[in-house]
Amino acid sequence: MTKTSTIREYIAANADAIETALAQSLPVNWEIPLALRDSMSYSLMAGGKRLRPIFVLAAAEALGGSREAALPVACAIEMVHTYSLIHDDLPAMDNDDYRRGKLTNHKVYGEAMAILAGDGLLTHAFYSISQAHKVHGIAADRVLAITEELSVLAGARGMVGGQAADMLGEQGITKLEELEYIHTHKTSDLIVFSLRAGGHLAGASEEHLAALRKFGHAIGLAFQIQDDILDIIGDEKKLGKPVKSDEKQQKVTYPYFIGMEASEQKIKELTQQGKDALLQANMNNPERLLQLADYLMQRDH
Ligand code: GRG
Repeated sequence: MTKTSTIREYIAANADAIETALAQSLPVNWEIPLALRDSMSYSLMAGGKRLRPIFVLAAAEALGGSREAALPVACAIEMVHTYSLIHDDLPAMDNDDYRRGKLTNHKVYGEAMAILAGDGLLTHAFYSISQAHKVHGIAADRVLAITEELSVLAGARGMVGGQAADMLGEQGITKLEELEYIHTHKTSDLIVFSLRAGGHLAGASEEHLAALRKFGHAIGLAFQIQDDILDIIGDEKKLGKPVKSDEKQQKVTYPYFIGMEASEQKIKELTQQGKDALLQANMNNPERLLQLADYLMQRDH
């Protein structure tokens, strides 16, 4: 990909490479019950923006890491993200019928198989990460750091904790800090993971890793506030899921707390904060990360 391609072209080309790698990620010679294989790949290959894996590739690129070696880690975060969507859509959670423009996993395969597909994807993510060492020769200590961070940021102290706080707090949230806790863990943590994983793959310094954390935290929050706004004013066709779901579930969101205009302003401030953190860290090639931050601020799906 040339350095002069637009950010849209960059996203499209990387999403294609990720799709190809994802399609090959579950070895064909593994003996897996067909319904489970189908159910896992139904959601994994259902589209989606592939933003988190693109962040892995862009962060590795910012610091001179190998793109080939980054691909299995990029696939891993998409597997974790997809499992979280499958489980979030279940009747016991949000009870949604559509995701990524298609019927939700449990609507097609039933609840039990949807739970197992999520379990299978989550577990397979750790296998995929191990391949960065086994196939691509990334040093074992770097792969261990990536594994540890995924366990923390996707687990009880990360995304799962954010989801639990969201469920426990539904309607009862009275402070913006409580909402920020939920957004930080439910949404930003996987973005922080993706960026730092790209950094670890490239052998990033502590200073660079800290900058990637700040950048990810800020743009992750901005991304979630935009998600809340799109749930109010977005186009269902573009989003691939029904809008107004927060209102129906009486969920407390940023626009609910501070209004639309202030939410839009907050997105701009957070994006700038994230970009500043990155610029201060003097990376070799941060352009794509900076462009991605701006692109996300304007997204409509
Ligand atoms: C069930 C453990 C567990 C966690 C669920 C993912 C999630 C946590 C909940 C889904 C609802 C939600 C609004 C989550 C916040 C993160 C978010 C905005 C997810 C959607 O990500 P996109 O827009 O989706 O990147 P695509 O489909 O493009 O990948």
